[in-house]
Amino acid sequence: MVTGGRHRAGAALQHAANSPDQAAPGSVVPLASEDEILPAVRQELEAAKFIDIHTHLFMPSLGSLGLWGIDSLLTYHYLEAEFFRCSTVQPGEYRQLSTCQKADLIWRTLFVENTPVSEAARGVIAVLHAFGLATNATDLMEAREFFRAQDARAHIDRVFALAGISEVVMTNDPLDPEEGPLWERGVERDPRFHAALRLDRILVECPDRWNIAELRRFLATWHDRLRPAYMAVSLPDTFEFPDDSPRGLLLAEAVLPACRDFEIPLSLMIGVRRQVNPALQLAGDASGAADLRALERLCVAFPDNRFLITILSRENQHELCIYARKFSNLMPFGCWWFLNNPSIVEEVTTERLEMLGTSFIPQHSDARVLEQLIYKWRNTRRTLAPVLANKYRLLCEDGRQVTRAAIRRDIHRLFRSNFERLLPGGVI
Ligand code: HDL
Ligand code: ZN
Repeated sequence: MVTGGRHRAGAALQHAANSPDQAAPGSVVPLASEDEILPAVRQELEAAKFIDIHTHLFMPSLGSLGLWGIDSLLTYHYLEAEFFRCSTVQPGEYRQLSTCQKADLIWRTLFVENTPVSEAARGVIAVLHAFGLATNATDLMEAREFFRAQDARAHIDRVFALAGISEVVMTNDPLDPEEGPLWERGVERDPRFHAALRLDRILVECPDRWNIAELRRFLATWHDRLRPAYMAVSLPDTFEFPDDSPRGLLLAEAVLPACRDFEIPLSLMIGVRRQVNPALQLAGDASGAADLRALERLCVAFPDNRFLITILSRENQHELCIYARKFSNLMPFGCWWFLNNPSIVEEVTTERLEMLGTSFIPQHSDARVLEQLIYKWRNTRRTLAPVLANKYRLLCEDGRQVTRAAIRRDIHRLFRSNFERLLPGGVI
């Protein structure tokens, strides 16, 4: 008598065979109980290599643009903002210090005189611990010596392995006075670092200095040079579309047609209130709820374009899920910047699973310093495992058992193929 179980296993076997990763033996056996599911989800998340679709990291040939090591980790603008809340040192005085002096000050203030319980501070502890370094030292001597002794390329290999990622997407700004000339001279590419053509200086800072034809030529030149996975721009909470401002016209008449012609997505990162406290420089930005009807109009007006969308305000997240249900050319991604905290990642990812299934990209790191990849992706796995496992538990309760092969396929979709499918030829 063929039992239902064997039939189910057979069907699952066929299904698993179509999954991106050939089903490993034993992976098609349904996981029946809750206490089997969570460990399986954790193990599959741990084993999977993710694509980190938005970072501020740079490939080795871009030299000093790439930040790594303890002094860069500690002078991360997230920690600078937290430092000024705990110190009498004023931003003006702080800016006069060397990077080492800033790092010493932040270490003493946030890590010695106070307990590093914030996400960004705990992240530094996680990085030190990952390399077997002391996490309660009163100074940075050991850490500096360790990072100084690392070979840059081998260190990248090690960090990517520890973070469980196979590749990252950079943020490349042709108009950056330091970065632009390097690309113009020609730089060695590294297959682990994909380019993204960032347009803030044009679309946000000085759109009135460009006309449509000039921008089309500029985009063609830099698409050819960078071969970007996508084009990107961060936009204020006041962003509207359509609007007859220079930015609105350049977006509609130059950027979106170019993305369509090159068959690459446009990443819109909406909701930034730039420099609400200029004295804090990079740490001086804030967040504001946006009117997402702009997204609705963009998706309707440009049905052949693909939009990678991340929104900065927590208040906009549920609405973003609704728009993603209306427009299949809208791909929500990440819990961006001020949202990248477990309490919010859990809430946002839960509502995305409830409304979008696995048709979204849960996270990117936004890493600015190489070793941040380690803690940012560790935190993502730690937060998402119970969120995902709970959906599988509910599925079991409602009548469908889940297999490791299905979990592996879902994680592959969430952290790789949902992004790859947006790219030319469906591969990064
Ligand atoms: O505009 C962006 O890409 C943002 O991510 C900013 O770089 C921001 O300063 C940041 O680092 N967020 O994590
Ligand atoms: Zn960013």
